[in-house]
Amino acid sequence: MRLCRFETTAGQPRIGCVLDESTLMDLTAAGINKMESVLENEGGVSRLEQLSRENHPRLALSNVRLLAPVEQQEVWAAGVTYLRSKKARMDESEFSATAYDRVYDAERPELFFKSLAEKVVSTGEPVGIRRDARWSVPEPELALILSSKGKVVGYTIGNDMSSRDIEGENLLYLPQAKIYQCSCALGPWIELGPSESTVREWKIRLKILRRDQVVFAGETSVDQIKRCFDELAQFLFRSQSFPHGAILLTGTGVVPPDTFTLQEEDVVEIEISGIGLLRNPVMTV
Ligand code: DO4
Ligand code: MG
Repeated sequence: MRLCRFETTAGQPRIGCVLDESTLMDLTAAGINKMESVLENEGGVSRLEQLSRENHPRLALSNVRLLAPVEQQEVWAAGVTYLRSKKARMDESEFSATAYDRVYDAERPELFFKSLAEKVVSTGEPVGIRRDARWSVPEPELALILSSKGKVVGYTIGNDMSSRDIEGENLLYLPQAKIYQCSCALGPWIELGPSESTVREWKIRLKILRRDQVVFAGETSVDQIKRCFDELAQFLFRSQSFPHGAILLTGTGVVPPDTFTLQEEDVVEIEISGIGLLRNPVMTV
């Protein structure tokens, strides 16, 4: 089942259930005004299944604007969870190479704060490249939707936009390389329910377009993530509470060549086979 936030004309965000490629069901009349009421409810998926068989208003997806599927959750990210990411980080910085090498094998994962909910951009909205960065890349990542108890209740697509020259210059610059205006995109919706073993069969594909031409394409499989989802979630919830739940990006396994940097007006497309497509144009911020 697919849960989304959307708006028709400017107004209160609404909650919907995506029924197929072109249709969603508006859940307002069913009394659902927040995704949290579904995500925090053990029977959330069965309730949505039941509602989707009832006669609630249906809308064409093409007539609504999808909003980022996040309400009050903090967005966090894991790093160096794929071998490909470890290699990229070690290549980009002699200064930090040992740290990345160690964290890949360490018991404690790298987890960092990524975004406040209100700063996340949705599919269709621009993602940012910093004007003081020379080397900017998208990071296509599976995002875990975690309930306030730390349980994985769903999945969405995330883009952990990053400034690799700033990150590579000094590890202490990581927050500036990772957290800036429009540096986090999530969407298009939340896929509720599948188990980790099903999700590990999914593919993650990244395509970057420049003036309608593909300038980079790459893919990986979710199964390449070194740590299991519960392990990442449990570390995030250690000595930390998230009353509204949290969203955790699980790291990138697709890295464009070191000669590649994003430019303004490029378009980033991230597809995860079990979820859908997150598509964002690029702007300088
Ligand atoms: O410290 C580097 C962050 C790495 C990262 O964001 C990733 O592996 O996805
Ligand atoms: Mg990342």
